Order: sequence, then C-alpha cells, then structure tokens
Amino acid sequence: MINRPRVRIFAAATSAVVALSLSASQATSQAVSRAASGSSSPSSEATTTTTRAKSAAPVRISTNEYAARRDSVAGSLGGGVLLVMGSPEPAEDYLSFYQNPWFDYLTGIREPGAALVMVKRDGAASSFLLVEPRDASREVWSGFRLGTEGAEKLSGIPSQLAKQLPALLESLFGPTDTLWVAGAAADDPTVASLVAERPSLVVRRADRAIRAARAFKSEAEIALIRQAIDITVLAHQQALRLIEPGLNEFEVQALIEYTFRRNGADRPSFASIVGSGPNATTLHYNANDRFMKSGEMLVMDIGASYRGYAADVTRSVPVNGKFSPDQRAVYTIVRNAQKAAERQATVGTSWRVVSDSARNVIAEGLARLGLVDSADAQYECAPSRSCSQVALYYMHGLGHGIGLDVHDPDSHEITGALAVGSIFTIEPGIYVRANLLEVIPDTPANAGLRARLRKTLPRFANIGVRIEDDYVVTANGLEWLSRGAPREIDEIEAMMRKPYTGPAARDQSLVERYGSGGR
Ligand SMILES: [Mn+2]
Repeated sequence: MINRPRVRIFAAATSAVVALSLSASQATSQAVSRAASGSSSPSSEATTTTTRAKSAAPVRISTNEYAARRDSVAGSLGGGVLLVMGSPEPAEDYLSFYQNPWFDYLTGIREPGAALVMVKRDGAASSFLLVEPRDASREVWSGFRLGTEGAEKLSGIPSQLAKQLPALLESLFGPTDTLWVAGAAADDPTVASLVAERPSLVVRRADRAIRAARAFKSEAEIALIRQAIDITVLAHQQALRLIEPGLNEFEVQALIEYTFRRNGADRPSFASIVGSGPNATTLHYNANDRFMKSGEMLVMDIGASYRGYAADVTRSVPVNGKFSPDQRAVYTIVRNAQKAAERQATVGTSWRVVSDSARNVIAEGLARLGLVDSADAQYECAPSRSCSQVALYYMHGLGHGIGLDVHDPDSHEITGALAVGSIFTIEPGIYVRANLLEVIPDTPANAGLRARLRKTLPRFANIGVRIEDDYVVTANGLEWLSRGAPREIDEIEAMMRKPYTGPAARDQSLVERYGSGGR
C-alpha cells in the first residue's frame, strides 16, 4: 500500500517529543538486541535470511507495556486533561467493529463506546478508563462486554461507566485548563459540548505525542507484525499457484483473504489491491473485478492485520507465469532499485539517502528503456513549471512504517535516521500508463518528448510493477521479514508453475498462535 507523497509530519517535533524519542529508541534498541542475541543466529550481511524460530505461544502486549505507553505520551504533553475516545458501536448492525488505533494503542481495549481520560498535574499523570456497562439483555445482540470490572482487570486502569464521562471531566478541569484530544476526537460531540460549556478550555491535539510514542515499536509489537507478515507471505504463495489467464481478479483476492482469516488474521489491514493489465498501473485500484489475460502483469498489494498489527507486501507477476522481455526489463529495474535501498537501509542512515538510492536506479533504468530522455530530464507539467520525467512512472514514496496502521509512524520520521527497531516497507515501482500522453500537456516544450514516447510507449504500455517488502533494522543489519514470498523472476516463475490443488493444509505453527481467543 502506497503513501501519497506528503509533508513530513514530524518536521517540527518539539524538544519534549525528541527527548521521549531518544529514550524510547534506546529501550527498543535494547529489546531488539536481546532478541537478536537469543536462539537465532543473525547473519552479518544485510537482507540475507536469518533463522528464526516461529514462536508458537500467542504474543500478548502486557498491561505494563500499555502503562509505559501512557507514561510516554503523558511525558511529552503539557499539563491538562487528555481525552481519547474509542470507536463507537458501528452505526449499522452488519458492520464489524474496529477499534481506532489511538485508543487501542493506549489501552488495548477493543470494544465499542469506551474512552480514556488522563490527567497530568505537576508532572504526574493518572488514567481513567470508561466503558459500557454489562447488560445481559443488550449482550443478547451485541455480545459480551467487559464491564468496569473486566476492563480494569484487562487494562490495569481504574474503570467506570461511560455515562460518567462528563461528570469525570467536570471534576478534573481546573478554572482554566487544557484539553488534549487525539484522532477524530476534536470533532467528537462530547468535545464540542465541553468546549461550549467551558469557553476558557484550550483544546490542543495530542496526535503528535501519541504518534511519536507509536513510532518506536516494542519487542511484542515487532513479534505481532512478524506474524501478520508470515500470514501475508502465505497468501502470496497461494495466489502465485492459482493465477492463470482467464481468472478474475476477485478470485485471487478471495484466496488471499481466505488465507488471511483462515490463519488467524483479524482482517486485511487495507483494501486488497489485485490489479491486472491497465489496473496494474493504478496505484490504489481495489475494485478487483476484471478478468485477466495472458501477456498482462498483475500487481497484488496486500496485507493481513494480526491482533491489530499490519503487514504490507506487494508482488507483481505475469498473468501467464512467464515474464516477457519487456516485463522482465521493467521488473529488473524495480528489483534493482529495491536492492539499492536495502543496501542503504542500516542504522543511522537517513530515509532520504535510502529513498534517493532507489530513485536513481529507476531513473537510470527508465532512461535506458527510452521512457525518459535522461535520468534527470524534466518536462513542462504546468504552464512555466517543470517536473521530473521520472515522476511520470514512479510517483510515490519509497516506503513507510508499519504498525497498528498500515502507514504507521516509524522512528526515522522522528529522529531523521533509521535506528534499531525501525520497521518499515521498501516499495519502489514503475507504472507505464497507456494514456500517458494525456498526462503530458501538449505544449511546444513537450513536443519532442511526446513524439519520442509515441514510439516507445506501446511496447511498455500497461506494465505496472511494484515490489514491496517489510523489514526491521537490527543491531546486525537489515532483516528481511517478508522473505517467504517469491521475489526473483526465476522464483516467481517456478512457484507459478506449481499447480493449485486447493487451499493449503492447516499450518499448525500459525494455529498455535491463535491462543485461547480474543485478548
Ligand atoms: Mn505499502
């Protein structure tokens, strides 16, 4: 899944946030070092495989870890009252409930209608959890609720009934006070009415403080992301065996999402992208309802969510199982771009350096194919404005952090450089739109380029390639987490030659991670 290019959120991080980042970074670094020095033997070379035992025991995030997260956030906020609303009961009975990551991150409570209140005075913070009551007759419809007792036991936070929220806040506010809110809470009706009643209340967003804490993943979080990735890799392996000309994209999507859920994933962590032919060149295509043909490329950008944590892995393959010379040429450039980024992605490297290394490979490759005039050639993209020709084919960022959100903050966004525990995607791509000439304004300045492309484009039209893998930075280098999904041309072709003989056998090592249900 691709991030739209956007302004860096953390460019103006406060010194308090940076201080938190450094201490959290050190903690994560120690945690990962411990993990690395355990039973597995990490390789000395970046991106080569390491042996890691599949952990059979279900991973749980401890109440202590949730408490530490709240402490981190409190530490970087000024005094006042923080209100983080959980997601409400879905408006329609038939929609499944999904807890918003802001609230989930701080409490681990995954039921509707809950809220977290934290009050910070003179540097000390305390928390209150508010939940829906136990109500046997309502539970006939909605299922069991934790109630205050269950919520307190699960979260370690003193709990009361959700209806007491206004009274609780009233008792906590001073004559003039700051209300910190996060996520969608700023336009929440509860917040709006609080502000209406207390004009002296200063409302400030806590998003940055919470995202800064979320950027540094704990050992348990990394373990959960690994499991989401393992399930996603299985789905890619299954899909490669199934794909053949004449299938519909939704048949491939169905097998992918079946594989997710069957192996304990909560849901896809974003709308699965299964795009063939021209759809391979549409970045956020997810209608997934086209019949695919021999000679076309198919892009599968998919990710399982496991206990709330996201994976994000993309494979691009020829529908008929054999790369054509032109498909091979484009694929090889993208793969080489990814390799260049992998070589750069080590502790202390800025993301800009990693990103530029991949972009340079793509730029030089596009020039060799004749799709751009040169690696740094420009064209007139708007009246008296020039843009890079490379961006006609590679128009998104190199990658992003993964976590509770598929586009999660990562520590490099806070500190500017990769650190031990950074967990993220690297996903270069090249997309040759058949109608590219409609994107390039028909101006005198562009006449030469347009004439040249009229000749070159047809060969490459509708070839879309994105290769996306997931990685974590360890003290020993970069670990490639999604390595089970075939990625080199010969590996892909070999896997696609295998017949599809029905769903894979039950994977006991994945099943053992289910645990005894829920959290
Ligand atoms: Mn992605």
